[in-house]
Amino acid sequence: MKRALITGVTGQDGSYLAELLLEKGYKVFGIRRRTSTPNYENVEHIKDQIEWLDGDMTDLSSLLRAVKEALPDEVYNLAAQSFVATSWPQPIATGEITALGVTNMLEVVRIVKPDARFYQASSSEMFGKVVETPQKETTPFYPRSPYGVAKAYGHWITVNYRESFNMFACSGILFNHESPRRGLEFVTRKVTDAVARIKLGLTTELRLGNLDAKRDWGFAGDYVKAMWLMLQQDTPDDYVISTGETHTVQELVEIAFGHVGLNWKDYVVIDEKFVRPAEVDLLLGDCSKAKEKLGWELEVSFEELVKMMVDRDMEKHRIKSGVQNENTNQFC
Ligand code: NDP
Ligand code: GDR
Repeated sequence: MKRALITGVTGQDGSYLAELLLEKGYKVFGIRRRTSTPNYENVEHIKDQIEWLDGDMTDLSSLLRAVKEALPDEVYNLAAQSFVATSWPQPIATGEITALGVTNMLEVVRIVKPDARFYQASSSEMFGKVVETPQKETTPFYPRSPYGVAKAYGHWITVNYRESFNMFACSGILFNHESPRRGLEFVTRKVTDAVARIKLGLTTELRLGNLDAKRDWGFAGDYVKAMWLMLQQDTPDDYVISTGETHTVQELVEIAFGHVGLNWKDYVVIDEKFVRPAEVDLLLGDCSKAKEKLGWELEVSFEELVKMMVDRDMEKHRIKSGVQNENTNQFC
């Protein structure tokens, strides 16, 4: 039985990855940090199948204990302060968790289990300002947020440990990926959750920032398969994972409202509060290397993804608010 250790297992990607690895027969260890109110929402259905270890990315001693206990064949480093907007008001915490946290984990793996295969959750945010489109593995980085800068550090330290210590360390440069398990602060989920509440009469408006930003949005369930594939190759390498399509935030909004028969213009209000100090205007990834070398394929399209998220949020709010479903088919 292969042993995998996942940091960030309670997050969106961690939960899909844990499911995938459990299905493949892995023994899955998950690192959780102490919170005043534990949140297992994403992993409730598999909570009992995960071996829980306590740890924090900023505390090397806790990671040391966790890796010694798990003795993993594969380590998936997904933990991060992952919300770009928060990285301006919390640049140091973001650096400590999202940048130096990677070194903490790499050091522990190097010392305790140097033959373990290591996956680092790198991000298209590292590309930042448009230098080249579509963006690929060789496109230079120009990050535009403290988060992007921290991820660029995490990326290069992973490459450096591979080259310095001959570790099997891979970096997946993943473009935005979403799901019904996405945090409510990210724009896709913020939109789909609001659309559901508006449709059910629970709220009347949705406040957003820049509607012109373009993102390459895919489905998280498809993307975790690429993480696993990277660690099954003969040699470690870095890969861009994306859909190869880009859409504006406005297109996302149009599809989400349109899916429940509403016109977004009647509900969306632009609020400067959600406009960022520096924006990433356009992300569009070229994932031909991953397709060719990993045999990785997308299964869910952008439109299917948005509709799936709206449907789930409708279902959730209907149950929570006790609103009856008068026309089930409309949302299925
Ligand atoms: P989430 O924000 O959903 O999950 C982040 C996870 O990290 C949570 O489990 C969180 O735990 C954990 N975490 C945060 N801080 C610490 C800490 N100090 N110590 C230990 N654990 C911590 O992110 P996603 O699942 O969306 O993303 C996974 C990874 O992939 C992240 O590194 C993200 O930056 C990166 N990424 C994501 C992309 C996306 O579009 N989703 C695209 C490219 C990269 P808790 O539950 O306690 O908060
Ligand atoms: P992003 O995701 O910053 O790309 O990072 P997010 O969904 O937060 O923003 C996407 C774009 O939408 C614009 N936007 C808004 N965003 C939010 N959150 N709220 C708003 O009200 C709003 N209005 C407009 C933003 O300006 C931005 O252009 C995500 C995270 O998952 C990172 O961890 C990951 O590394 C990258 O994707 C790839």
